[in-house]
Amino acid sequence: MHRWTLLASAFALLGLTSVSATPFNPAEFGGRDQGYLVPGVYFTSAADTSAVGLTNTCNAHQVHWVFTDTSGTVQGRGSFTILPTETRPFVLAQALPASAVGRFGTLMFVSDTDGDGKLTSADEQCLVVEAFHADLTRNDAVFLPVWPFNTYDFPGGPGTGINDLSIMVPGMLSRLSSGIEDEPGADVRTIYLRYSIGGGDATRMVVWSAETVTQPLLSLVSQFDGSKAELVPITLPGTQLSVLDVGTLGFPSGLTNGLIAMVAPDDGVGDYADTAGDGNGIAAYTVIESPSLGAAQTILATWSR
Ligand SMILES: [Ca+2]
Ligand SMILES: [Ca+2]
Ligand SMILES: [Ca+2]
Repeated sequence: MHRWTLLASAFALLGLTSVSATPFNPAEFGGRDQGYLVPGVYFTSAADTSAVGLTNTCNAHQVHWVFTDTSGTVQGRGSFTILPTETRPFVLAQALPASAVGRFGTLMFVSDTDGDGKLTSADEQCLVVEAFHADLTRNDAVFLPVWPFNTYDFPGGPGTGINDLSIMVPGMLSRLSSGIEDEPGADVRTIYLRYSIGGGDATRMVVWSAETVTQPLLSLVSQFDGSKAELVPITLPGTQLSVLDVGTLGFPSGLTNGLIAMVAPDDGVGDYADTAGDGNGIAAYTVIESPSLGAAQTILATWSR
């Protein structure tokens, strides 16, 4: 009830039809950091695949990568040398085995600039990363957001990262400070996700959480014209990455185009167990496919307190 009181208060302040909240873009564009997460990537063929561009702003060094699916299982990993000023394409369909076809997952990249096989505070922030999903059959490409991280996001805080990059997995992250954070203790935020499921539209909702969320998250789903708003519990089924087809979430009739206002998972009410006592971090966005427009678009989540 406490959380719903807060959510109701937030909506009372914002007004149901103007839930623009405080626009805040938790993803990163053109920044540099030690590592990057790209959640919600997949491929079905060489002509329908997610792809990443990595640009090196430092000296030549090894970049380690791993792809885990929604259950947290490693479907592929490796490393490559990136040269100074090189922009290197990383195409999922070329990097993963055929057994990973159709699996949504998270790509994780880490720079090892001092070559010790570890991520520590001694590794420079060298990578600039962008991502997209290309569907050559439809002649369409969809922007995919990326989230940077560094040693601050691992248990032990700054200076302590990954002891062995050859076995790294996104599950080692205990927070995501570039995402929507939940601080330890009392701290409640609301995540706003755009959706459209009427008129043949489909919406894919991608939520990555550093901590595994164990409780359904009640959400206020509203129609843009203000005609309807109802509370709907949404379960995040993945260990970290959850990819949901919004059309299957059982929204009441009349909710076809609008906003999902989800109370962010909170350690204070037991939505997750807080690894390392450093709170949580969420990366979230939706991809809306509109056959009537022949296009898909990515919309980043925003949040408010
Ligand atoms: Ca290193
Ligand atoms: Ca944590
Ligand atoms: Ca909290």
